[in-house]
Amino acid sequence: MSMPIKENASALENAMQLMIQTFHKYSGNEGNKYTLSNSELKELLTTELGNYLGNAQDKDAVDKVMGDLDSNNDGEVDFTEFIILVGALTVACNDFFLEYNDKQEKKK
Ligand SMILES: [Ca+2]
Ligand SMILES: [Ca+2]
Repeated sequence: MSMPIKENASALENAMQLMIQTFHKYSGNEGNKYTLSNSELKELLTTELGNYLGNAQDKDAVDKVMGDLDSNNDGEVDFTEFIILVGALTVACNDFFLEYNDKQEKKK
């Protein structure tokens, strides 16, 4: 799937387009083109989120993430379910960043 990228898009708009493109890069590999199967999810997690989710190679870990994300219980992760994972990870990153910042401030 290719999407028209606006040339003057802002960094945040680019990030949003990248999230959409990344999802569809994996969702189109098998079965339903617009949802991630267990193996598509695993590939996305290991390839795109390996630095954040180091243990995603572990099959049980993937099953757990799938179970947590699949809120409508259809055995597939759709884009809405996927964006909740990305959102939660982004919140965790921000918390980490704020904590780190606080520590740096205290050192001064
Ligand atoms: Ca699919
Ligand atoms: Ca689902």
